Amino acid sequence: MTHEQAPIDTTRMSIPKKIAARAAELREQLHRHAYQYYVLDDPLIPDAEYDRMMRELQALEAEYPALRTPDSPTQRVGGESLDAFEQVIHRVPMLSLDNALDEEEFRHFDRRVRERLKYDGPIDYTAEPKLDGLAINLRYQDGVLVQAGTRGDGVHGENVTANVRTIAAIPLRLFGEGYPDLLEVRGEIFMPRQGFEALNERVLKAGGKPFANPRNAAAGSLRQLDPKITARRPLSFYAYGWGEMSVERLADGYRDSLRHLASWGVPVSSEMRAVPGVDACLAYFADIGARRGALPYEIDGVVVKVDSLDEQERLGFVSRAPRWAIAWKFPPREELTIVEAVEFQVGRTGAVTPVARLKPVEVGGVTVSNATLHNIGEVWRKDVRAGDTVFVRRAGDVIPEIVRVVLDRRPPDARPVELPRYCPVCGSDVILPEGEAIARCTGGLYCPAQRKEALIHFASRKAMDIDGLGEKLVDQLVEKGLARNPADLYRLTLEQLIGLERMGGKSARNLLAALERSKSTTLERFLYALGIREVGEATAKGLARRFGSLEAIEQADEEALQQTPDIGPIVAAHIAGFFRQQHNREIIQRLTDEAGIHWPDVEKPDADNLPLVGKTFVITGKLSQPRDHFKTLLEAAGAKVSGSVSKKTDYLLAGEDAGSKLVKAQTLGVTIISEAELPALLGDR
Ligand code: 9MJ
Repeated sequence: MTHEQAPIDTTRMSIPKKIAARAAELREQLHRHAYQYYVLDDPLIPDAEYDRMMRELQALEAEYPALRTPDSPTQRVGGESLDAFEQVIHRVPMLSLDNALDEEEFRHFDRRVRERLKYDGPIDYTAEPKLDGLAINLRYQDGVLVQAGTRGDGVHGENVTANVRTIAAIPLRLFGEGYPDLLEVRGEIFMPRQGFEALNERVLKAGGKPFANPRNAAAGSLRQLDPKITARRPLSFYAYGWGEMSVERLADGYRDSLRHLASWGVPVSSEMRAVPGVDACLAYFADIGARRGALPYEIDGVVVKVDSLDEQERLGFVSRAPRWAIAWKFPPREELTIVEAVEFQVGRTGAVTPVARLKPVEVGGVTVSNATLHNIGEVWRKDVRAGDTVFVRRAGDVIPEIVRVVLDRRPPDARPVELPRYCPVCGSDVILPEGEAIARCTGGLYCPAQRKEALIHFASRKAMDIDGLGEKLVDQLVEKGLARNPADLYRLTLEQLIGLERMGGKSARNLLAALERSKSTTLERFLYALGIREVGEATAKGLARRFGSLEAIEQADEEALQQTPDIGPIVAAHIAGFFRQQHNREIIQRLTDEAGIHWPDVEKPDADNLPLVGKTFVITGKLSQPRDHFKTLLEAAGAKVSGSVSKKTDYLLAGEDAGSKLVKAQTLGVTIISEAELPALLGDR
């Protein structure tokens, strides 16, 4: 028989007095600082100090588990998982609120209150924002949170204590003195906007389905059987009432009662106000409505309550709703309407964007007759069709959007939306390269929708570098009909320019001189200036070096274009689509033949002429641009770019924080160059 030593049962071990006192002190401090941080938003100590105290308490509790009381701040992290929620019974039923949907209904509420109280003067009301979350009952016994229950049907709720303990704004133990032995605090658990957005971003990244609104997110988070999940959700809480208590009242009025709760560390809305009479209520409603978007949490109206508890008692209840309170709701931000048509608009960059024309409907107090659909991919994903009944939403001041289609109400003849083949503005081909979400007009130089953008880009420094031709001037030239495309710029006369705003004789002559100078350029600058989608400087350079002439590029098919370093199917589709347009070609011809834009012959793309033929490069470390950019430049100069350093490597292009590749290159004696040394190797000016 073996004599195993029994494990020490620390739960029964007596706890040294000093340890118990230290744990109590840490608990007290952590409660205070959590309140300062989460409720008052006014931390008194650095986060690191808080974390240090928390770890010290956790260590003490690990050694002496009997110290781990249910109100310990360490319990916020979430305990054991549940199989199901138990039931809680609310001995004082949890109320719901009657609604007022407009001013008239609110005035009706006020009239009834005054009639019942037989009082004709202004009633002393309290107003507060109506939070859109989940109602909760928090039961404190001797100042310690012992139970948290949802409203449920008002009498039977769900016991969500383990989850509620993880919410930092909810005190696990009340502060100060004077609280009743038994106190049930009631209020709303909600998810602040910022936390909601961050949560949805996390959910999306993990490939999940985002929550539709903060209310759903709060409810979903609280009804998790695993409190560790709730602990990671950014929930908060405001109190707006009480339930069972071991005293009759906390004060004579509602505001004073809430002030007592606040003095014990319970969060109360800082927007609570005394509003005597209807006019003050109207002003409060308007004020909060105007600030709604700036509040850190979503609200869906205001709650107005008769302040005097005596008057509340005289008014009483109808079923579960008190006659002394009303929820005055903002106009809904989501409505149903019918899609009359789906049309397409062309943006300044040639993006072809679908727009839904709607049967006009009032949403959140504004008449909505158009909704953006962002891109054709979204139309197909949401499967929006002309004739469909849809939910439209206005969030803040943003453009209304279609949330979803009510499929049950789809007319049998509704056809899926097709992408137009031709630009609705200029008639050029519309392309949607495979894998892209945004369709584009290919008539970049010619399309009126893209005129200003095309001219500004054409004149910019890295393109044709036409000094003095900025955005304001382009606006005027286009609006006066003096320039519809880049070729028109070279027909401008001194008289025309002098007639423009803020254009004296000197600036006009300077501009004409700059235009004249710009005619002498390089093929890569000219290619870049055309503003072909996805063709930046590096790609333009690659094209110029690979093909040697504009004619060769114009004639290249997509397959040939893809032989250029860094040009894949999408870029190739944009280039070929651009040169297929007769209108674009005509303008290019005018630029070269009529205006006389010219460039030196590009050195034959003969391999022997490229400066880095036969050289192998490896790129490592942090550079000013993505690695692909440098790969393109190097390949265009004839170099090979490899992924790993070996004896065959000629150069290592090393940026900041280069690691093992740099070490290997050093041991092998490979030439190491920085980004700044690259232009010289590429043979650039
Ligand atoms: C909300 N949801 O913000 C009440 N509420 O009062 C406020 N709800 C309420 N009060 C009695 N501020 C029952 C519900």
